[in-house]
Amino acid sequence: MRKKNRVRQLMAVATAAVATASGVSVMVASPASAAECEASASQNSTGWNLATCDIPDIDQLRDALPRQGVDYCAPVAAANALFWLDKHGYPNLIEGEPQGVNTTADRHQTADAIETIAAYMGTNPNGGTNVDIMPFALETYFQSRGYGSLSAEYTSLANDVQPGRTLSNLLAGSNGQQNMAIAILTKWKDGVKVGGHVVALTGTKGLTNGSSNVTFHDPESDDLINQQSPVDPRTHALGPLRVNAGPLLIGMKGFRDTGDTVHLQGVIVIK
Ligand SMILES: [Ca+2]
Ligand SMILES: [Ca+2]
Repeated sequence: MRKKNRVRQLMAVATAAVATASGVSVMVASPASAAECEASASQNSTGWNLATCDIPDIDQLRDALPRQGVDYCAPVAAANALFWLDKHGYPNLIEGEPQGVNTTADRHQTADAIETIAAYMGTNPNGGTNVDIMPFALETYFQSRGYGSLSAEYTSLANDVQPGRTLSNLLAGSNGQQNMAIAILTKWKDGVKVGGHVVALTGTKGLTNGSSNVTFHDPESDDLINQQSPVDPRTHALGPLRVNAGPLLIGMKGFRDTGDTVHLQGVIVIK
């Protein structure tokens, strides 16, 4: 069974390599499985490999959120990071069981936790979340839970020529554990920004003089509103910089409706 899965993954990777071959020397986007996640915290002058495996991957589309959570990517991405911190030194940060439980009560408890974060962020069920207020909103939330020492800080990658290395420096924690971070993505079509999205970063890997990639949990990867889907990490190589928009996420499609390209605008690091 496991061997078959591995073969399927290798086939998927090979297909992706063909689909994305464009003369750009990069790692291709490859579907990884939670079972194969290996925690890592290595970083040196030649490269880096930062990966945290036990971050949840909460679905934003759920029955217990307003408009079934269609505009709740930001509080859900943050909730993933907060649940991890809750299990690693901040036990009063958030309530509920995000992953692997599918009873109505569990789903609704998780939705309640998401709605609390959304209230701090001013999330509009019809319009999403203003990225600019998210760091302050998160810090206010942390204080409300008794953790005034936790911080949330935005770093722009919009014009960063080495975004992978910047990410590795941001994610590398001081205690041998990776810092939590949520990533702000933008979608572009015909030269115009047409949408935004927020995901929970779980790692980054790259070489100082070569390619780099990011791995994240996408809140919008499943549309079954009555069940929590399994952890489903997505890895995308960082491609060419789009000025004022950040590096291209190679192979990532527009979310919800179609778009041309998706770019990594910046990250909010929580530590
Ligand atoms: Ca997901
Ligand atoms: Ca679901």
